[in-house]
Amino acid sequence: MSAKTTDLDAIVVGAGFAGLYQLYALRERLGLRVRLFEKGAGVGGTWYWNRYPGATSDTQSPFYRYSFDAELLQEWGWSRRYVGQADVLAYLEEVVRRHDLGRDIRLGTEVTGIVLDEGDGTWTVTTADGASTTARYVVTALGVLSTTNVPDIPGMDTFAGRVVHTAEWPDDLSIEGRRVGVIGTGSTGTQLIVAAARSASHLTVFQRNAQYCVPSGDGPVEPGEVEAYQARYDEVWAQVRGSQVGFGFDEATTPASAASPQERERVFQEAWDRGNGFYFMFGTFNDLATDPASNEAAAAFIRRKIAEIVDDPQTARRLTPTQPYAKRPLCNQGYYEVFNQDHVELVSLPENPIVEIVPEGVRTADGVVHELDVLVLATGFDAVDGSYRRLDLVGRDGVTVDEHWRDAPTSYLGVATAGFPNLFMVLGPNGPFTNLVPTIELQVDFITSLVERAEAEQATVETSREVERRWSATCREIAEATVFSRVDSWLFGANVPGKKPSVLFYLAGIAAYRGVLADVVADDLRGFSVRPVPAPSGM
Ligand code: FAD
Ligand code: NA7
Repeated sequence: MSAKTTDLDAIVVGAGFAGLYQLYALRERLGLRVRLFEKGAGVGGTWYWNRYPGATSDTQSPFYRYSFDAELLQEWGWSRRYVGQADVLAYLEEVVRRHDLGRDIRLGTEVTGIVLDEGDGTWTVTTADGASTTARYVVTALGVLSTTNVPDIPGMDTFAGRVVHTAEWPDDLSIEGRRVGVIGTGSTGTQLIVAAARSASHLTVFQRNAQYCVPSGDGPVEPGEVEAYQARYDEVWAQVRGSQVGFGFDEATTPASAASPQERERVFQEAWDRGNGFYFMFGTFNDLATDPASNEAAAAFIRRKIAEIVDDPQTARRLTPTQPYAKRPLCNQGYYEVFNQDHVELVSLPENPIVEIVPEGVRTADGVVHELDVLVLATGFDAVDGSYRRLDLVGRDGVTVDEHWRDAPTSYLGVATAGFPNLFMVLGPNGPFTNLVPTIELQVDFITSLVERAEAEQATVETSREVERRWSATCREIAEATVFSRVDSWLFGANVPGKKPSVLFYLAGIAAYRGVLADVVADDLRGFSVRPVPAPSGM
């Protein structure tokens, strides 16, 4: 605690799953005076912004929610296997309502600067309206996928129709009966494509790299299914936290490398029929993410499915990935089937690149103008560090986070970075890559315990460059042992032109991460220094 009086005890930035729970924890458990700033006009984070048709979770419904509110777990049910955007948003709004979080949230308030006063260890947070607020602690909960990646295509501003990024979908935009173009076939693109094929009059899909996509198994829940989960939620969360990816299924314990071809086929087919991308990758065999030959066996299975499903051999060929199966695993009900419909057209960009956008639509290298009313950019995000680099976030010696992360974005445990005392991140760089809500809860609980310690000792809690370097090296070693590092994707910052690729996640999973946190706590916050807050200058 600083001897200097600050406007608030703590400031939280971002009103998604992470920021809302962090506000709750600091206020209700530590009794601090907290304010949360959110640039959006509503709470919900990802689920406030991503309103494109088909937007849904790929974590199954029982596991895409908080565990901290036992009553809400009993009261808030679900009707389908996956929660849609509107469902998650309504859920988070309910969390805000029942815990009266709204009184400490300032919506429509973008944080532009977070600057350390090294003299007394306090932080000054500046917002786009020009106001400044001081606090002893700042928790940034900016989201890993909250800054959009918008491609720079010549002529974009000449388009006579509407161009929209999926994460900025306007409420008044309907694609019903319209000619729609979609650039991008990641998780977002494939969801949008399946939904748009149902309502657009014509759909043109511009695909750069083909993707592996398995069925999701979405559909209405069986009678009694929700109640069955609610009756054993303690057990459910224990399983999630004791697993690798935290998606609520039992992860495989045997390798594909030890299975016969017939056995692999049987297991892959069962997973295909059951649905879910993470299940296909982590529930079938335990070596698809680490053994290239096993990964290829799974990839070959999906490639055979594409050939079976897609009628036109040219289209099937274009939809068939050639890279390893090593991006965030996608799932979607009926994705490849969409391309059998007459009003859906696939443009393979490596064969026929986009040349420019013209008023009528998109012109490709073959000279064809693909006429469109709406062009959707499903081109993803400047993930993880993107939102940090846009801030004037200044720590010790006037060093900005952008400078500190010049070589690569780094952290200790995904929650702290050297030179930024009493500033903590939820889902900062090199945090776990899992079903994210359980990881968010773990990190928020851990950060809250750091703040509690700082309060008790009137101290600052800070990590060092050396500790940060070692954690990054650990994350790198783990990543290099996986097939994920062999393919360019947002997991490695390799999706944004000009961004330097690096390891952005801790890929050892949620159980291992919990173990590390427990060791750090047991060893008197190993890796953090807890020092008395400097006295304010002039005292
Ligand atoms: P966010 O929800 O991204 O919230 C961050 C908030 O910070 C945003 O509201 C943003 O406006 C605000 N913010 C950022 N910068 C500033 C600033 N400078 N000033 C003020 N406010 C700021 N994860 C899963 O585990 N399972 C899924 O099924 C899943 N599905 C997804 C589907 C989509 C379409 C997308 C985009 C992501 C999905 N994710 C999924 C990831 C998802 O982002 C996380 O699960 C979770 O919602 C992240 O919560 P968060 O609070 O950390 O971040
Ligand atoms: P992703 O997974 O980064 O996918 C973006 C897609 O957009 C992907 O197919 C990219 O092709 C494509 N892309 C990006 N830039 C371009 C340009 N310039 N031209 C053509 N195509 C382009 O983002 P998502 O939003 O789908 O998913 C992110 C996460 O959000 C997801 O994992 C879920 O957690 C939710 P590429 O494959 O790079 O060739």
